[in-house]
Amino acid sequence: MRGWIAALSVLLTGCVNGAKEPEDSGAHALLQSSAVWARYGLQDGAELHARTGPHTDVDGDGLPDLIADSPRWDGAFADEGRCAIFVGGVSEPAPLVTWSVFGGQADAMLRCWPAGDVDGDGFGDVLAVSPGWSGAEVGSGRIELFCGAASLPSTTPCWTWEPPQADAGLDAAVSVGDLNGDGSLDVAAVAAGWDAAFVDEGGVFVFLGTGTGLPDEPDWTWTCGSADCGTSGVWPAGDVDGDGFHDLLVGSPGYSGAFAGEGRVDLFAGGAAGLGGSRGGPPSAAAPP
Ligand SMILES: [Ca+2]
Ligand SMILES: [Ca+2]
Ligand SMILES: [Ca+2]
Ligand SMILES: [Ca+2]
Repeated sequence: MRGWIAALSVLLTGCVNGAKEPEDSGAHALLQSSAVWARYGLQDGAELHARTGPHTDVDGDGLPDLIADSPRWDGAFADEGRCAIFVGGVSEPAPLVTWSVFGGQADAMLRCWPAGDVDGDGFGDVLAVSPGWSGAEVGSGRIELFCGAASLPSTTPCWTWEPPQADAGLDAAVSVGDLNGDGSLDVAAVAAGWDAAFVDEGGVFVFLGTGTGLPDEPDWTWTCGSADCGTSGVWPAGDVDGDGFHDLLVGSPGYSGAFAGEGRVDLFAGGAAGLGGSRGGPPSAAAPP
């Protein structure tokens, strides 16, 4: 413990054996005042953005990689969006994009972020969502999973899913931990424009990892219970109740209950059978809690 405290003291104060560095030397500054690396969107209104998450080492070299997106990137199509990986390096990330995929349709607005190791092969994977994608249904949106590999992920997704409803408005899909405790990461998606008992009620869709990927269809669904719920956020809650299963947090800021537009947040407890059954929405394939 004493060694730990000494190390912390050195980190915080710059002191080694009581010999403090001059305060203005900058030699032990926690962070420098300017970034060591920066990149720009390189198109008008491209909206370059980045997020982080678990296990961002997509090529398995032991160094985290940076994943960024430009949802309004104009490539072959206007506003198709682009997802890019800057591979981590010993001194700094690669200077140029080393991998990229595109939305593939006008207004697809592809976005992406680290997914963790969804297929359990040791390489970090990437989740991408195209809210404006039209496939079997116009404007359903689409999720794609790109599975990491030593030579970077294939630009062909290892898994895809589209909500089976026009204008579902798929917003996001994120890894939410291990909800059923089987050792495989699970993924939750949210679509604010999903119609169930009410118009634009919003839907949450959970896919339980199989160990080698994700199932073709969701294992569990949930809808908010009023029109225009604006259900747009699904979040890994950690193990809130301490039972060893990760739990799921859902935000629905437009929910109308006792008060119009009061909003609601719901915590769903993980368990060996997954999450509890859906309420008020599409039928659930999950076992009851
Ligand atoms: Ca790496
Ligand atoms: Ca993987
Ligand atoms: Ca799981
Ligand atoms: Ca729990």
